Amino acid sequence: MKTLNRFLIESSIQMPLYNIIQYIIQPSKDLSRKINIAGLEDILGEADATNVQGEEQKKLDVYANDAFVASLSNCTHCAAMISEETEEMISTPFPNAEYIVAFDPVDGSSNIDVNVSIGTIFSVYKRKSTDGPVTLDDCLQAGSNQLAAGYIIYGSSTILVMTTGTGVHSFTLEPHIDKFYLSETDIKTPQTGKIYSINEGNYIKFPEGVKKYIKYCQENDKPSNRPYSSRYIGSMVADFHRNLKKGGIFIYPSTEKDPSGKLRVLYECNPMSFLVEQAGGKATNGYDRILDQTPSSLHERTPIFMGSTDMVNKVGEYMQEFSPKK
Ligand code: P6P
Repeated sequence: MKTLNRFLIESSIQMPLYNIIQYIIQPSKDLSRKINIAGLEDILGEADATNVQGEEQKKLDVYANDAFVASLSNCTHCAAMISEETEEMISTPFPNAEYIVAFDPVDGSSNIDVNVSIGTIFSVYKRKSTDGPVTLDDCLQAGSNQLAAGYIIYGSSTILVMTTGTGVHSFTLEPHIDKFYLSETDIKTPQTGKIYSINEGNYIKFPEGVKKYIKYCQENDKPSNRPYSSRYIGSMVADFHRNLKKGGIFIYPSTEKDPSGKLRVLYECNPMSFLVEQAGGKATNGYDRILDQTPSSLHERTPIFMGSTDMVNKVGEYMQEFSPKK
């Protein structure tokens, strides 16, 4: 079995990136242990606080955020961080460092109370400025500038899925040895699939193009394997991981209530879009490639349609026809 570190060294990853990944992986191992004994440790339930999104923070959100911030604050290559749980950019003690890390410490944390898989999502950029303190402009980059992205899914096993731009690879945590071992190289998502993932509870608030696509998924048409199966567990990393392996589409569209959708660009949509493209899939906002969009704020949201290319293209046709871009 090949360790993550051996794999990274053999793939001639740049040393700063190798180093940053270590400072992300380390807290994830501890988090995995905590999650696996969640009922025995005081990390279930609410933290009696809300985050910058106005969302009820779970104890696990706070614990995980503190752990990743503390770890990356010791990484001499990391100049700044952007976290879902923190309003402002977090500067490290290394203002002249070259890299920026955006992360969602625990995506889908509300699922921890009911033992559904959750995940940490991360994304790494090189700053644009070459000296002085990191600026907001350094953080607001198009997703196509990412140097690395990945997630750790805390499920029946703890799996790191990541890319540094040369394919998507997965590593499984062996908890007794506390090391990640290579479990799959060059993961490719099927060109098409039979799973659609969307919160149909919001159906009446969806754009017409999304409504039409959902009906398309539900039609009887054997040659195209329809009706598809609806699979949505409300934990994006878990929904994404299943669809990545089996084929399918994950959609979190705009709604009347949230015209920009719910998921955030920098630490949710960009890393997942980088991964899905590296696996041969596609990610759009219904019209344009996610990775071409440059966010104008740290916690900007975007509608997202990501997964098997043929399925993303199909829903794009419906969006073009029934919900044309304004
Ligand atoms: P809804 C979890 O809160 C999350 O950010 C994603 O993990 C998940 O896909 C989505 O929100 C679920 O949102 O509105 O369907 O409950």
